[in-house]
Amino acid sequence: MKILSLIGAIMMSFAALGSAQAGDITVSNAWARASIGMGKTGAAFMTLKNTGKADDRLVSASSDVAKKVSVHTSLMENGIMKMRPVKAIEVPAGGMVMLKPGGLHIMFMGLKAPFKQGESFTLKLQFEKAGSIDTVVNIKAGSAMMMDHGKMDMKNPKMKKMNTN
Ligand SMILES: [Cu+2]
Repeated sequence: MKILSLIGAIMMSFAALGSAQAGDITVSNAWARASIGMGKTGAAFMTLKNTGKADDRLVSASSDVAKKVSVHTSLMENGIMKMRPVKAIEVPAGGMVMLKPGGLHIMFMGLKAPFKQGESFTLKLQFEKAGSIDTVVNIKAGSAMMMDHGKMDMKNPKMKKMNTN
């Protein structure tokens, strides 16, 4: 009985760390910024690690929290931070990829409810070889700077409105 409860405690602590695994892929430190006001978009960041001997790719993402979930990258173009959808994120054999503000991220459009600090949600990541991984995304305090999404050019009037909040 004691051993069982210890295993339970260990499993819970893994869940708290937001680490999830399938095949050779481990997803860790998944987090998203809390929404500003009634912003309908959000972004999630995480670390993808491939401990296997074959390259893998993150090909899609899905979640109940938004109408549309896609894989994005950010890039500077003429001094303006822009975002572009990417078809896949390569996770090389024995390598690691970090999704972080100002770079690769999981984009949420049409949030059903704003991301609230301290809450979490489940994100399903689909890998070409490892299959699907459900990871817990922890929502952290929003940054006032919003470097990656504050200046983005999405030609979406709702986004501009969000920036004035
Ligand atoms: Cu984006």
